[in-house]
Amino acid sequence: MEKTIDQICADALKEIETAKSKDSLNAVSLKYLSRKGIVTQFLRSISKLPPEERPKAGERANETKRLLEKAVEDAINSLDARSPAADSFIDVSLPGRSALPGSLHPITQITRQICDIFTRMGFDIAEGPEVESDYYNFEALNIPKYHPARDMQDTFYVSDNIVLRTHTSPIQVRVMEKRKPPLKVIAPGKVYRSDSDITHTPMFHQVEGLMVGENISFGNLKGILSNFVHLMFDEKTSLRFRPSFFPFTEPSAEVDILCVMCRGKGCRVCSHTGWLEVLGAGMVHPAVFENVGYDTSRITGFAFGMGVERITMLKYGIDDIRKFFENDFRFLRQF
Ligand code: 2NM
Repeated sequence: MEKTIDQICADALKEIETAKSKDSLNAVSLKYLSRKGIVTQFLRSISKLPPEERPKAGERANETKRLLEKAVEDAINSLDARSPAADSFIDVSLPGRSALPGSLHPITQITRQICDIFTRMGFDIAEGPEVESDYYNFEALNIPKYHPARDMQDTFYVSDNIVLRTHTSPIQVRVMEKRKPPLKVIAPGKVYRSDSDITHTPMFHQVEGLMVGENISFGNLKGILSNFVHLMFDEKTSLRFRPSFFPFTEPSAEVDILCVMCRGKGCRVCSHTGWLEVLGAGMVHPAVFENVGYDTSRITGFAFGMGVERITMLKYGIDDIRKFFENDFRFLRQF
């Protein structure tokens, strides 16, 4: 026997004591206590001793084996107990983590700018439900049954008579039902259309306006809208009214502004026309006034509508509407 069991035990305990990780403790355990380990080999060799020495040696070897097993186990447990404390060490010299201040979405910012301009011209702001009845979204606005705008392909139907509003005009109808003329109201909000490509998203934002009273003329409409365009863009941005058609206005017009990119020279943004279509407008159709109980012999009014995404894209030179809905911080943090 080259080494006594007491020497083996002392060596093993020293190695356990100096082991700094679970891996090195497992290695010590393997070296001494596994099937081919030093202590196990020692136990096997006992059969070669003279018979009278065997019981004592066997007892000592088994004692050592139990002692070493316990020592390895204790060492592993104390490593486990120490490590969470090491993880939670607080380095008070580290600089603090700053929180992002956050900002309003560009669509929210421009919606507010539009509302501010009209508020200064005496308009009230009204809101309404995004889930609307067929009556408020279509019928009251003189959009007949079987009109293409009512098509399943353009409108999100919730049920037979319930839709996601396709414009904010139903807000104006609700206001007219509640209030008597004269009134000046703008209606901002989300609207929904079953459309999705580079220039259309299934949800977008509108601001619509309405002015009703005695002697309200197309001239008043032109005055209000040119004032709006000059405040939203600049004084040099001229307007152009083209005849158009909407079921809820007569006459109706499409309103163009001088291209904000090329100032009328012609460029990609204005399809080389020098003009950009930004608004729809017209004199409210008498059928709409009848539906809300206004006296059409005394009362006239104008209405208009615009897409907030379109205005925002022109103001900031954004070329793809989908950027507003991707929530990419690299885009949003610029505003
Ligand atoms: C537009 C264009 C023209 C409009 C009409 C009404 C209401 F309720 F008074 F009839 N609100 N908004 C209107 C008129 C909206 O958007 C392109």
